[in-house]
Amino acid sequence: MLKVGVIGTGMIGQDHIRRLTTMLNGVAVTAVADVDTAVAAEVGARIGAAVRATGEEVVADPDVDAVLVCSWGPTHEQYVLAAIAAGKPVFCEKPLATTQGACLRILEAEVAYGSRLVQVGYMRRFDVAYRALKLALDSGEIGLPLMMHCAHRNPSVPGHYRGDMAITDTAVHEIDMVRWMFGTEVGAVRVLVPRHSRNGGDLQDPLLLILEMADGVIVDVEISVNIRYGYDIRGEIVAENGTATLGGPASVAVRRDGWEGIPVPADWRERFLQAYDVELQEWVHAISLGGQPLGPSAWDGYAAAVVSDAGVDALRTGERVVISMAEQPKLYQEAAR
Ligand code: NAD
Ligand code: ISE
Repeated sequence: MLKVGVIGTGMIGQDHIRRLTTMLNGVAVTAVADVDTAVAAEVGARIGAAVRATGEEVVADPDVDAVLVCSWGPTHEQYVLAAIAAGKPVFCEKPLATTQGACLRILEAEVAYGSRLVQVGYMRRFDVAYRALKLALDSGEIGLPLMMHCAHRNPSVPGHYRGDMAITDTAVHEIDMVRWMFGTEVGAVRVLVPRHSRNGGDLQDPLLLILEMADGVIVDVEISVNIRYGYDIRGEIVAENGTATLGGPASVAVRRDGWEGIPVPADWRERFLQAYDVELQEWVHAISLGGQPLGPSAWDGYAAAVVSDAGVDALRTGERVVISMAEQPKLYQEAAR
């Protein structure tokens, strides 16, 4: 039984705790912490886990074999570094950290440790529809990929959500996904700013992100975070001999009264429910078998941070920003998945 400590018991922390305690095999949640001590106490009491005063205490707890970091992005670095220092595997929700510098410090610490301890929560790689899309592409049946059209639509976002987060918090999923999908890095980025949606208040919404992959594939990503009607994730690859389109999550279409409809998920929890289950179950298996995590690595977290920083620059300046990355350490040279 893998004993996991969870730092951050907000929305995704509680959602992951629910799957770890009610869905997945071979795992128990033994300790939790949150700066909101009331919420940590409530969650700890509900699942019978110890409530620790700080994230560092969760990491140090002898009854914790591995750590799940689900606190706000700017706090990820300190907890991931603490877990590496303790030699404990750590699953960190995206983003790995909110600055490139912080990601580099994590890479350095993991390289000094000598083997992989870190996995980052880019769950799309575990989603059945994205995996099918990648299989279709990799089979060669549609030929050489040329372009990809993506949309990332949220019905609304929380009050603390600020302008840059459309790129650093939302489109960062597509940034990771296209690196995995096409097996190559992003070479340059541009951001176009369409007419402003009145649903967005003072937020610049929507945005159109253009990613130029190193092999010439061009990806456009529509980011709409106040689109009201639901959570809608789209992707279509255009290749030389055909296209491959991401299937929706709905397994039912209803026709009635001269109308046909499919349900649209309310939010990311519903759309990626099974992807999160698979992501964490595979992580638990890999760690329990004494192995290293197989999912998105600290290098993937770093690469996504570099591209999203460039996206923020492109948004501010209106310019095309060329990506420049550090040399990839040997530890990460074998593809993650
Ligand atoms: P949230 O605000 O609901 O929860 C975050 C929790 O962290 C809060 O309870 C807060 O009190 C706690 N916290 C903040 N600072 C802390 C600290 N220093 N130590 C301990 N706890 C601290 O936010 P959320 O939506 O659950 O997001 C949390 C993280 O998960 C973010 O990094 C976010 O980007 C990521 N996330 C990922 C996905 C995904 O699809 N993979 C979806 C949602 C959120
Ligand atoms: C949130 O943090 C997520 O990661 C969701 O997957 C994404 O759709 C949303 O836009 C982010 O705010």
